[in-house]
Amino acid sequence: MKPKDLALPIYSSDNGGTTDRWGKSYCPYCGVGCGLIVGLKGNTVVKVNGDPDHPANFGEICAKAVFLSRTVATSDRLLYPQVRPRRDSPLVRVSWKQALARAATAFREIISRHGPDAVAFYGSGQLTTEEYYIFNKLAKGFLGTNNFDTNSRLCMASAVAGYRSSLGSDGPPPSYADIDLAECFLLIGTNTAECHPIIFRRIERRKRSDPNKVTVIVVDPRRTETADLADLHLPIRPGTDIALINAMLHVIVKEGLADRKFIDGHTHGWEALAAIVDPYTPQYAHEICGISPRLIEQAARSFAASSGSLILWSMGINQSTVGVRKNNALINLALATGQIGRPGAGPFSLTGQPNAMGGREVGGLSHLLPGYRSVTNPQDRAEVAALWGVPAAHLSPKPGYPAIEIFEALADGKVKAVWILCTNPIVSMPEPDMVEKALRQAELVVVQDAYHPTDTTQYADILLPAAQWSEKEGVMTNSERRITYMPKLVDPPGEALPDWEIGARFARELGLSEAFPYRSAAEVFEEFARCTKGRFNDYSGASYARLKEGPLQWPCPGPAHPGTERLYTDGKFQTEDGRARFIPVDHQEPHEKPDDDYPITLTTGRLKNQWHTMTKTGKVESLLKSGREPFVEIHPQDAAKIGVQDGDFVEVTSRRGKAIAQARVTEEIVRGTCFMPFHWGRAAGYYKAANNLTVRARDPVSRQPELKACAVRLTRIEEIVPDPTLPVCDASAAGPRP
Ligand SMILES: Nc1nc2c(c(=O)[nH]1)N[C@H]1C(S)=C(S)[C@@H](COP(=O)(O)OP(=O)(O)OC[C@H]3O[C@@H](n4cnc5c(=O)[nH]c(N)nc54)[C@H](O)[C@@H]3O)O[C@H]1N2
Ligand SMILES: Nc1nc2c(c(=O)[nH]1)N[C@H]1C(S)=C(S)[C@@H](COP(=O)(O)OP(=O)(O)OC[C@H]3O[C@@H](n4cnc5c(=O)[nH]c(N)nc54)[C@H](O)[C@@H]3O)O[C@H]1N2
Ligand code: SF4
Ligand SMILES: [Mo]
Repeated sequence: MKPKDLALPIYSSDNGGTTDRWGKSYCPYCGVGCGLIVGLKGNTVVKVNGDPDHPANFGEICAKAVFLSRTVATSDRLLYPQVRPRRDSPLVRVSWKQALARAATAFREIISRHGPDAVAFYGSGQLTTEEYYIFNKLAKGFLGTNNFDTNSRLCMASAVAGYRSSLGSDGPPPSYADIDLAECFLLIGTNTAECHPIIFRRIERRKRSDPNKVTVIVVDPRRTETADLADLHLPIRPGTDIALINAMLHVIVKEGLADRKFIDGHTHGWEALAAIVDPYTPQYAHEICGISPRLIEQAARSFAASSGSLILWSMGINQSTVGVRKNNALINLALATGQIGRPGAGPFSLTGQPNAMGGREVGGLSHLLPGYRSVTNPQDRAEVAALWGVPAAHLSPKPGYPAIEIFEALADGKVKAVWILCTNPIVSMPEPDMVEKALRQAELVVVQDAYHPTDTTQYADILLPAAQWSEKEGVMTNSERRITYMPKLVDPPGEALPDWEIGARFARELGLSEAFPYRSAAEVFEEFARCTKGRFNDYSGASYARLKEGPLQWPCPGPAHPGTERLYTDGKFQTEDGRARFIPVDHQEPHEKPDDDYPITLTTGRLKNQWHTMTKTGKVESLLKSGREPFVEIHPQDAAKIGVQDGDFVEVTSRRGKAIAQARVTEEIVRGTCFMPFHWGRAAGYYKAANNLTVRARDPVSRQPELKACAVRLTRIEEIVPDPTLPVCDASAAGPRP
């Protein structure tokens, strides 16, 4: 359907003007990956509607996307490259040539003095696939360092490692179409209603279509909007999911509910799994996770008996010191019951950012290479080196620093220069003191963002203006492996450039013109698609020409191939012998256990109408209306102990710092746990930042931090006294300081 033929839109964000044309696009917020139809007038985005033809959303969108038009042409857009002549001097405007020449000189000099591992890039799941590809190729293929990591490390790294160890490869097996076919939903560690709203509406519709047959199980320490749909809400103590899942498996074994035919035909390791879950009686698990044995039994029976059971999960699983094991445990559950590779079933990790999936495909983590390859595998390195036209020895076999380690290495002086693109780590990383120290300590900080100031752009020695959503061309992959093409609809403001072009120009400035000749995103895409030929995530049948006709799900191995809805339908997995592996895992407590000094567990997360560090949604009045300030959810019994009533201000203290927020005293959170949203950074008000409190402890395999559990103390405060010793900053994306 042509956009102009659309009937009156259901969701519309009228910016006051009429439109003179419409263009298709892709939502730059969450990993649902909704298709958009954008109304334009001259060089301005004036309306955003859902694309009725896009299979991720069939025309629906959520409020964040509705108000996208208000986030594009804002007064704080970064318009020109700027540099600081010295650390202590203000930023001054320079040409692109000058800015990139300065960056190139500094990079060359640091690499010649300290070796290639003294430089690092820190990117984002909000980059297009082409943008990731350029920076990844530059670092890993030409600078000789694997220090290219992204915020996906805080987000999807545990899922990547979980899929890979259990199934032989990354890649979520099911599709959104499976939602319409499922009979049982296990939503665990996901607040789908607020964070993946369009998927949630589809689940709601499925539930309503057959309320007696379809069961929804929600596992979350909070009774979220998602939990409101649940037949069974299991209010789990944070960090104890493995005990619950193992107990479900225990019930499945004891009651003969396992799918022995599937297990015998397609898996390894069942005996070891059955042995490890043996002690996890529902009563034993109850003592660990707090869920009643009866509920655990009910959940296990519903899951095992349904014709299609879909497991959906997100950060409540991944952001943990046992994040990979939690992923393995969930996949064990799917394998034990044969709930994989068939309609309405499968272990479905919901991706956070719009193109975190593309990042995984491109190798956008410091241990990966394009096409689901690994830096530690000699054959993978040789293949990628051949594609890039460099000797295999140019590719380092040593994994680069993962996200937090990049900043730790900067703080320790091991890494000297960092290039941050499309992410705001001072707000989003645990322990911002360490991140700030890292950026102060660095010899060179390059930041590439769409806005200024942000918490992070203030630290830039070289600040580069990026074109953002609607202003550049590229592709992104959503949670269900669907690749969508986004055209450029308007010109970027000032001298802002697409991120891929900044990377390519920088590479040419370093003398790498032959390897980085790209004049368009299409050329970058073609090269990347070639890198995936014959791989599991085969893109080789996709092209800009084809994607302009509509999105495609990989694997798509040829120009006539229709794309693939569901993986593993033949029961063959990506391991050497084609069998999936049961990985026996045990419960382990979170890194920081509550004690007398810090008796409450803090968990953190998101709000429906805000996106991460608020550089976009924090500017939209309509979205701020539902919540302008951070708050802390506390159980009434915990509140009573410290004399706190609903609406009081509370100081939340951890071993690392403090935050101040208004108390929401509610039974909707499990006792002993409190919750804070993490959207507010220090520039919005020093003590609004939940990450002042969180911990850097990481999963030993995925290196993903435990952002969902740390120990805190709550105290009631009478009044907020401004602290004159705190640095004053002028970034006020989300309102005044307290
Ligand atoms: N509105 C909005 N939507 C977003 C985003 C946003 O910023 N705003 N960000 C996007 C991104 S990048 C991501 S990664 C996703 C994240 O999407 P979600 O993972 O759904 O969001 P969170 O709020 O981080 O955490 C989900 C839930 O985990 C629960 N939880 C905490 N600890 C545990 C635990 O130990 N076990 C279990 N079972 N549950 C636990 C929390 O109470 C919370 O309700 O959202 C995406 N969508
Ligand atoms: N406590 C706690 N902390 C968390 C989490 C949690 O649950 N709890 N979740 C973690 C997770 S899952 C994630 S994904 C991270 C997200 O954390 P961040 O990635 O830091 O958050 P964003 O606000 O999305 O940052 C994107 C930045 O890119 C800029 N930008 C927007 N568009 C463009 C563009 O096209 N080009 C460029 N160059 N810049 C652009 C924005 O202005 C913004 O500064 O937070 C993590 N931090
Ligand atoms: S559900 Fe996610 S992708 Fe869809 S419109 Fe909302 S934020 Fe965008
Ligand atoms: Mo994320």
